[in-house]
Amino acid sequence: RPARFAVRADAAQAATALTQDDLKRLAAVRAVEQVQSGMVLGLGTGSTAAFAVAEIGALLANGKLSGIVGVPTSKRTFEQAMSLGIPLSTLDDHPVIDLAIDGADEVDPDLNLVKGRGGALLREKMVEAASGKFVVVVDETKLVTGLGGSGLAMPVEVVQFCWKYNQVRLQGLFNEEGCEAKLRLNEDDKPYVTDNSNYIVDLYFKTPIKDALGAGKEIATLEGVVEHGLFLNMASSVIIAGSDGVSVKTK
Ligand code: ABF
Repeated sequence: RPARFAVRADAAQAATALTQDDLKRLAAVRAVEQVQSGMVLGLGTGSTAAFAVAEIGALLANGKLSGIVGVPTSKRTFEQAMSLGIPLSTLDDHPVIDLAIDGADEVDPDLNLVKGRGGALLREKMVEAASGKFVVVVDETKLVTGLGGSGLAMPVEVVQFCWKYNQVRLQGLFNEEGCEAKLRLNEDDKPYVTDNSNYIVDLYFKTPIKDALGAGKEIATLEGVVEHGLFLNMASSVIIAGSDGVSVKTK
């Protein structure tokens, strides 16, 4: 008898197991609970942020929200928001944003972030820096003990002009940390071009970045570097969805 119960419990667990997309949606929907009618919203980019944009669109459509103005962080998000009928604007016309909701690639214990693997880091940073509140939405796989520690890319947006020169200089900044700098390519092996007509050099660190603040400052001093994916001291809170439920971390 106990064995049969165990089998049933396993089956029930499997039936209710949440996919990564379910977790992303849970975090996004929780963030949208903070949206109030009349707000100017920063609309993030990426699969998690897309769930938030969809939820905002649904709340507008059923009349639970009104008077929203969205400032999209990418052409993709612009298209999605347009298709949902979300009124849109720009930082030029709405330089002060009440609340931005966006995903992240890495979140450290101090709520510092790596962003931009989706390629939208420049517009994301501009919009989120202009936001009174910046809420990050992630599933638990994005949590790291140190930025750059996931072994995945830390993106740097650079102008196309002499991108190799900047690739070499970027790698040179972090030689001691065993960093490899690679031009981001599309599937056809042509360079990935951002919404701002720039290229991306992805930095791959072997170990977490020792001094992320210092690293960000050094990268920013390179002429021809437009922006980097270290979003430090920017997040107001991070909503994390995991197998144990949704938790909120606030600074
Ligand atoms: C944006 O989308 C980016 O800053 C980040 O690169 C990416 C995260 O994507 P996803 O939510 O699909 O994991 O938030």
